[in-house]
Amino acid sequence: MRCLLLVDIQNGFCSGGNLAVPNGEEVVPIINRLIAEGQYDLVVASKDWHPADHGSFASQHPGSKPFDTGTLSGKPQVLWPDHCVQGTLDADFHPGLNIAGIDHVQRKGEDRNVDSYSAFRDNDQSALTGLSDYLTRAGVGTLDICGLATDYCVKASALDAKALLPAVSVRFIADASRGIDAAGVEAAIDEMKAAGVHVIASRDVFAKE
Ligand code: VGL
Ligand code: ZN
Repeated sequence: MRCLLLVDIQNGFCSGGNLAVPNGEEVVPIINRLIAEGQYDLVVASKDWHPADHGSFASQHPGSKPFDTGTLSGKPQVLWPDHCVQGTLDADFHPGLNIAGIDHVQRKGEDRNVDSYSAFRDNDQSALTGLSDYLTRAGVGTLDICGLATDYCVKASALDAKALLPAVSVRFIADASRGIDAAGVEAAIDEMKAAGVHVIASRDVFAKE
């Protein structure tokens, strides 16, 4: 059974959002086509879902500004602009996304004391979100991952998929993803490849049919 995991296709990571990824919204039509024509058995979407006082926000660290490196619970942490606050427009899915095509939404980043780039567990690797059990119960054999941002939440989700679901074939759909920083994207792709994640393009999904 094949599953498509859409990472953080939210207003906050698209143009005009609080933590806009350059050209983030360009993935939306590609993803809609994947949903419609990719013959997936299951479509799951993660949502970055922070309380207003989340500790990853620079606003919670007096004297710091967004994109500084600070600390959170004693560990180095990139300090972000306030983004994807629960219940705000910034946290909504991009309005162009085919939301009716999504079977399951996985929220993450709700604990103010730890960030959670991965849709599977927090950055401390202590608390699981429940997504790995959900996918195991569903019998997923192939997991295709794409979305925003390649160098943070997409990479972390792909690496955790390999770590937590060793029997699952994990593929990163490059053209259906965008990153925050070009050098970071290259490094992320190398890291994913080294962990056994296959790097593909959306045309590879369609080509088989
Ligand atoms: C993300 C930084 C902070 C992401 C989320 O979705 O890649 N990046 N929160
Ligand atoms: Zn976040």
